[in-house]
Amino acid sequence: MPQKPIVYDAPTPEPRASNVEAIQAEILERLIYSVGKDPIVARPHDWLRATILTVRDRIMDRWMESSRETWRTSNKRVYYLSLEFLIGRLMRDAMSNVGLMEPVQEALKNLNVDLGDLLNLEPDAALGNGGLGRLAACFLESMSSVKIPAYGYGIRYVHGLFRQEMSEGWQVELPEDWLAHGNPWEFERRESAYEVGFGGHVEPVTDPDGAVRQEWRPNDHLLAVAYDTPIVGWRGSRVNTLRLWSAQPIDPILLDKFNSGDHIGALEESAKAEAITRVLYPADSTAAGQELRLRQEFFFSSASLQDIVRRHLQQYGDLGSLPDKVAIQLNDTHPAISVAELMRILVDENGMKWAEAWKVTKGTFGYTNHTLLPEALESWPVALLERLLPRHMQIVYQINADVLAEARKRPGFGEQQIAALSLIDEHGGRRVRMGQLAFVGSHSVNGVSALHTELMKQTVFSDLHRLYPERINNKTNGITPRRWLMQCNPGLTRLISERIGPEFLDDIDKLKALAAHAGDPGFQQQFAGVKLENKKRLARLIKDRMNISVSPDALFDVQIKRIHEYKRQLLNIIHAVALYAEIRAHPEKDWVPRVKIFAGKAAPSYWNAKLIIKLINDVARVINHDPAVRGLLKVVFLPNYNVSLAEMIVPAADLSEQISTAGMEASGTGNMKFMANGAVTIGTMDGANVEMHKEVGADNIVIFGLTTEEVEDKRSRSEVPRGAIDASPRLREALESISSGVFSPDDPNRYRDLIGGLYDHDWFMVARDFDAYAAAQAQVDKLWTDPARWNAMAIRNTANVGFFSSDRTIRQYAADIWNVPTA
Ligand code: T68
Repeated sequence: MPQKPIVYDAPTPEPRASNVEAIQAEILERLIYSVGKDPIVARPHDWLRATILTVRDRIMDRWMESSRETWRTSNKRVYYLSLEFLIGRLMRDAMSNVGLMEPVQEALKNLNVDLGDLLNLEPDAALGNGGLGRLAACFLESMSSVKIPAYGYGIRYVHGLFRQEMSEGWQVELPEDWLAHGNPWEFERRESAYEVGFGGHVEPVTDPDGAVRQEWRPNDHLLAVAYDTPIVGWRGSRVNTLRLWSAQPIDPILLDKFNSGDHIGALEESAKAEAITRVLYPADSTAAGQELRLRQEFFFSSASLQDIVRRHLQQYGDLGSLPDKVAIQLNDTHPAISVAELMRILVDENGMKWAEAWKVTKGTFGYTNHTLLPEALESWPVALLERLLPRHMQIVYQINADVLAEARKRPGFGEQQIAALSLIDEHGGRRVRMGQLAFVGSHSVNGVSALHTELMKQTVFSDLHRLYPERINNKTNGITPRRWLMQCNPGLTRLISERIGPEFLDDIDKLKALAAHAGDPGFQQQFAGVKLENKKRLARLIKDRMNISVSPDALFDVQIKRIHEYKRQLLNIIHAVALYAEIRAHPEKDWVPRVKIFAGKAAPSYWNAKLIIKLINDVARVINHDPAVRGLLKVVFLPNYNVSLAEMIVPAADLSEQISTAGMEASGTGNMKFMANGAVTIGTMDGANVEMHKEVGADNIVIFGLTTEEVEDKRSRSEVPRGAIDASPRLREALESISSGVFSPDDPNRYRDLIGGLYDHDWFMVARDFDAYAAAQAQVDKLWTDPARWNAMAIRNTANVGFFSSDRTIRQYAADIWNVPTA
């Protein structure tokens, strides 16, 4: 029976008035009574806080109504577990989604405050590394927009992703401090605190009925305290909750230690607990592998599951119905320990039989894989798990025994296949493979693009796929068109509304109607006019931050994303070097003016990625200062890439660089943001580029390079790249100039090994794709010199972006995995 019935008939909160006068009065009231500042001396941050509180008030009624509705209707809830949420700034998103932009702007103007200034002051919440974290943020917004009762669960890191500065062209990492001025969006929920244990031992306990169960007796305990942030959907349709956990000690201070004079020791426990949620691990595409990371993973998994189970029991009273009322999506393997933790809660704490618990667990979880890179596949040493989570280790062994027994009964599973699907990797030190654990513990395992999903079946999960052929499915990624079109590009949004009407705001597929205007010279000019304004704005930013002048009439060629060898920023910068040589050799030719814009962070311990940043800056310095180039080519590396910077750059791009080695980028989502904003893509047949090519049509995208199969073939034959380099004088010359120190006279050998790698093995096919890339870039130049053709392509990109809305993605998750209805 439900433990405590919820009363639904209490009066719902009255919505606050949203006219200019009411908002203006409330901002002032908030400033005085909540921020405690006299308007005469209030500083920008005070106004920001007062404004956010005023906006937040206008979401509260919908937030409470959303939650009440779920209790009232007994609808199924979706929980998105993710160690990362790259949400960026929230104020414009929230205001725009509830239609408050104009009244708030007006109210602030009357108070002599500029809304734009306040928007830029809001810290960019960077609780994530890259695509995986940003996807989680887009999904939260879409789940609210399509009216799914959903919660995001994650960690409230005190320090998000590091701030990137440049020191003589090298990346320097500085701590990020998004909470420095407090966080007016969040509500601390001291009442929603759970104990999370670590270490200790397992004890068999005999119940009064004679049954024996295992009981975990941890020896370390800490508290997980919830912080809630409202996530409002388009037109305020629904407000869901992002619940982030903060680790706190159970005893804030050990008084007996303090009283005996050990003042530091008295705080040790507290520091140890708080360390768990202090910083975000800054590596993407590699597994962190450290004990603190495993502690983070278990900490937030355990707190989230306790919260989910508590809520479910309160409403439904039994756990057998969990899969009918709860869907939990695991964002990569980072929360995969949840599979063992839910089993422990069901079996050890609630006395459920193992077989039933396993059914309930599988029925509840879904797992999303985001990478096939071997170095990113998480596994933990058995010894570490035994020490930190002894009961979970036993549970993993039991699950493994069951799965292997099942496989052994099937034809075609010899010892080799059994070893491949085992949860325990026996090669060189025993380790638990989290991908395998997530796979067997879920009823659905999905990839993030069609190509990636196929490769999952053929590679990492081939044996598990044979054992459970129904389980793997595809859910191609998407982006929220609110943030990535309407908010970041109001000029384009207005233009589209004027031309095809505002219906696309509510149904993004309506953008298709734009295609009919792609050839209209008048519309082309307007479209290009909006782009030009966005480019001027970016040019100003580049001038302000970098003191580099770029012409808004040049082709803005943009590659912004994490720096990684597989993403091939190196290919792009080598192309810049080759282009530079050609411009110098043939100054008389009719060169298309280009600005190559880069931005992105490198994992602090990823040497080659940091060296590539240095190379981009070295090349930029030489090219930008060479009068022989006459400004025809500029190279810019914008430091500290984050969501807010992306919102400035994306609307200003002409060309979107999506040039990963085929088979290595699971999906990409930046590609979709550029497409929405009318950039043309130059890309390989990788990740979601393949589907973009299909949606936009071959004539409106520039595809080049080796295919996945060709890459695989060259790698398997250990073919040396020498041939490709010998056959391409342009490439050879560019490589020689880099490795001989033309761009690094202060340290001529700086790039010798980096470039040497291309001669040696060229794992990422930079040399072997170079000529195809350069030819594709020449084709881009040709298209650019025909503005009618270019603009038509750009318009068709925007027109066909509908498929890449995260609303579509979320509807597919809802229908195929979660079994919940959507609006
Ligand atoms: C990205 N993965 C994929 N990982 O690279 C990208 N990894 O193709 C895809 O579009 C995106 O996920 C969304 O599906 C990541 O961003 C990480 O950030 C990460 C973080 C920690 C550990 C490993």
